[in-house]
Amino acid sequence: MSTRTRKQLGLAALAALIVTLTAATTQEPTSLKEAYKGAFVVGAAINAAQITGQDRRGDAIIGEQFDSISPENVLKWERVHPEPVTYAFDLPDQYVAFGEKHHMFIVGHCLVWHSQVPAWVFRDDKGNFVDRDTLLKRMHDHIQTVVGRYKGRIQSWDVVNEALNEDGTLRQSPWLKIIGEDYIEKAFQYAHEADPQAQLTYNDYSLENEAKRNGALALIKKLKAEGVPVTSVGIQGHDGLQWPSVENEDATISAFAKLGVKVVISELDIDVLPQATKQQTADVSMKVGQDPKLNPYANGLPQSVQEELAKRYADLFGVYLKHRDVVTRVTLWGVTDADSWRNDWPVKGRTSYPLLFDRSGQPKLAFQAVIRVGANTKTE
Ligand code: 9MR
Repeated sequence: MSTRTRKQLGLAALAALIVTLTAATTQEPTSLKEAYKGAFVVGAAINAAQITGQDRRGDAIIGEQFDSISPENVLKWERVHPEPVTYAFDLPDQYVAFGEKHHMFIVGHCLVWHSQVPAWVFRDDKGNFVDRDTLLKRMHDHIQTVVGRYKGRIQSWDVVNEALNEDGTLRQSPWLKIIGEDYIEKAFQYAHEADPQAQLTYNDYSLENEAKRNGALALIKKLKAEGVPVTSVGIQGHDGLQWPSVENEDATISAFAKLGVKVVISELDIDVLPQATKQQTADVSMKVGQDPKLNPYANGLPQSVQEELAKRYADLFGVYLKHRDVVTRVTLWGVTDADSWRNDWPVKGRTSYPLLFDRSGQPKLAFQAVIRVGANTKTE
């Protein structure tokens, strides 16, 4: 082969390579993590079947689509620390190993909450409330043991979960009643001691409602002023088709950002079913009786509602992207519609459609819409 032919072949190969690369870079991303790369990580809350590999279809979606995971239940106090001297680390260990295998940003959820805490935590042998020092010690030991075990491996902890009432005052939980208001700062201090590098979040729902938002803003402001190591606010994002408005979400993120904390959308799902509660809430204790009117899509979601959901998801992701300088993570609360807690709350046994993948694991219109919002921003 002459030198000239060799050169021509070399140039042709180079041209082919350029064409391939150009095609690859102009193609729409196929995963959420790719679509939002450089903006924020996109996570999913995962359940025991996914952690242990029993849900293979779910695991394939998680591995392909997400670059962060949250434990839907396995790190809650009653699961990980059911008895005073018994810790159950088997599932949490597998959870962390799952995230590491996929090189994910791993979240811990949650340390101090009023729900899913065993009764013994607050009581003595006679069944009476323990005193402040005893409860502080129990809280300290729990946080030290759980956060310490995953030091440097779980990158972010939901330290205090849902401490506020809807009117912005502090919830009268046993934590507050026994320890007093400073239980919140103590929890953050203990978590920081156990892993000084971990991001530490105050996490709550309905923060878009004015009274609750003001309560949360006042709380974060006070914690920051006292030097408490709170790094982010988790806006859970158990949303509906109408609530919160795009303007409201925008204003809520801005208000927290002004306080110098990062914002995470920590538990996103969008309900299309008729609202069964008067108030916009995600209070797990809420229960409403079954009524066919509250379950209108038991046999499938009409196309028009799929489209409405897709637009709604796109609008909200547009807001998150606008705030990409402070929003560090957006986590969906589940993988497919079949996994969602929304099927059983506040009414048991409804057929709900709040996520981006349908019951058979197929991407929904909402998925495409979310991908497009991320991809368009990249090419702007
Ligand atoms: O999705 C979780 C569901 O499986 C549990 O039964 C429920 C009860 O504690 O908790 C759900 O997750 C909640 C989260 O931990 C905190 N914010 C509200 C979430 C939805 O209820």
